[in-house]
Amino acid sequence: MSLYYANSSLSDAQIIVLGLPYDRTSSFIPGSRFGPQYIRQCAENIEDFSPYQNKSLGDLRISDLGDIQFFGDDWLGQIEEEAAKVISRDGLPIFLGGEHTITPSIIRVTKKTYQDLTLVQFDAHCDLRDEYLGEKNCHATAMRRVIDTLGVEKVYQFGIRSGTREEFETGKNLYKFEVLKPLSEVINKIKTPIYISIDVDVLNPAVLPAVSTPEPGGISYRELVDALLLFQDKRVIGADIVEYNPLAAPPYASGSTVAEVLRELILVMAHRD
Ligand SMILES: [Mn+2]
Repeated sequence: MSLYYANSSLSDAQIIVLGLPYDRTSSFIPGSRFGPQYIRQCAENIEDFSPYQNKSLGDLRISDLGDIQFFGDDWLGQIEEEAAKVISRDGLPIFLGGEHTITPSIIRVTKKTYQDLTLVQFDAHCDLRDEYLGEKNCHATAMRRVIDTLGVEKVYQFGIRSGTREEFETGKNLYKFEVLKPLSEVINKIKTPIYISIDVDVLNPAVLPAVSTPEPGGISYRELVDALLLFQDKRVIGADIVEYNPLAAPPYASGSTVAEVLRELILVMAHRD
């Protein structure tokens, strides 16, 4: 199934949604591969009008390309190939995970078009390990691999409340526990173009229990939306929503929350059109 509000061909779209159900290195609860399809299903429960932004998805041209079917061994290479096809279009891409592992591959391709790219990450976890359980490319190393591509100064991390001492010392724009307050303080220093990576475990597990690695603490739904609204007049050229795992907890309330995050993100990104 497609997002019910997807009404546009690929070539005319302002926003292009692509599912990347990569779920290969989950170290705790596997199941994020089912994220994109549950987001689409739960979107059925979500109005196309946002009372937060006073805007409607119905006024936009949105294309939903469905999910990648992975095959062979080089899944990350496949992500780069498919992401490149989307990034070459006029529409702005939003990728639905899957694990956070997808983000470095997307960023490697995105940087070819946007050399001065900055990444803004909302997450409970640093994801700054150089290696985890023998894996260089996994959910726990995702932002370290992004730093390999963009440089440490070009990565901003908010809501972080889990990591090793070394990880906390690695991040140069790393803001613990909170999102809205630190982001409000630095947003005008963040250079554009911006790519936003939303790991939904940034939310409190009481708000969103259906994630692959739940972490106590965390922000409210409203704080996440208010943080996204700060990007309304910024040049956001791509984004992802990752780590929603419908197998980790009752999926529908969580999926509706994620589907609403997607709505707000789409409306924020398409704002400049
Ligand atoms: Mn995380």
